[in-house]
Amino acid sequence: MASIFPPCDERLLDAIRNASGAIIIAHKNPDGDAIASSLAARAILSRLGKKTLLLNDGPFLRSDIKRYENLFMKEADDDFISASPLVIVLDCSTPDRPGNAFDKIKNLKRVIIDHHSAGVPFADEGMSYIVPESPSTTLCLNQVRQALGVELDEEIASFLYMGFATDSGFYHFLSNRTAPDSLRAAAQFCEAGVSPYDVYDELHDGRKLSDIKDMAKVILSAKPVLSGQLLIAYQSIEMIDGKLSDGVYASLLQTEGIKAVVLIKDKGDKQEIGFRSKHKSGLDVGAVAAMLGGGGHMHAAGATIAGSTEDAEKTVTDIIGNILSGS
Ligand SMILES: [Mn+2]
Repeated sequence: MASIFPPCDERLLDAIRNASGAIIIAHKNPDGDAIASSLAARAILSRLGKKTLLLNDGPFLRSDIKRYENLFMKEADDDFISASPLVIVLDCSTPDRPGNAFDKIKNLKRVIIDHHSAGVPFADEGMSYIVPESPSTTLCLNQVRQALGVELDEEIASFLYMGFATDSGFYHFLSNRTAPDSLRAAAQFCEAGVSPYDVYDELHDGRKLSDIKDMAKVILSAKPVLSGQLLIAYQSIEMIDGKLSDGVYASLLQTEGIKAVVLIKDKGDKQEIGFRSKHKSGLDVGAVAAMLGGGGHMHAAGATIAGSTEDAEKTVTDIIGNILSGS
């Protein structure tokens, strides 16, 4: 079977090789892959002798990434910008995804490394490495690392593994198409010193009991619509937005007869909507999210829309209802 990873464009590799330094940025509201790919990129660039600056808009809410918050700045300082560094944009499918931290560095030369399917390319020709079939941005970055001839050491491997493990739901989102290349890379990360058992515990332990109880509240709110094909769950405005959703989705997606789960987080005058569809449902929630101005992947996506929870519920139910009824 052909690799899911095409070769990297030499123009992108040259841009990294020739960079005076680099500003590394991933999407706002970062997840494990956004932060891990940033940290792996920093380590790879430092092996090439490049100075780097890590930017992220935050907030660092999830317990698995909170410990890295102090390594990231919200804005690049002018001294660093004046040396015309290369900007490395990770895990972002559209130019608005990096958030405010991107404003000051928009005019610098940039490369994009990403794995989202729906999106707007926002780098010059030959300056992107976007592999929608890749389970994580860190696995795309691993290809760039290899092409640059940077050796896999334990630090680099541990961040590359972290993004892969979190974005693949600890392997369970892998198909027979995406698994072989991914697990071969994971095997190399383990040979470099990564222990999957330890990483799993590090990423999951230490949650507050109140967060676990909030997760239960969100699960209790789940309501079936569209003859039980869709479950909608609600996160109320006062709930701390920690890393609740992964557990909620994992539980609710096991419900008999459902094709997708929608989680509506009340943010007052706007609603953050998360989508997950079952692998076998054939339902492309990335396309649904894109219709609402968001984005993501075929089976995991998100969008933010103005209005009340009720408005969001109706909009989402109508769109998915139309898709499921084939109209
Ligand atoms: Mn990702």
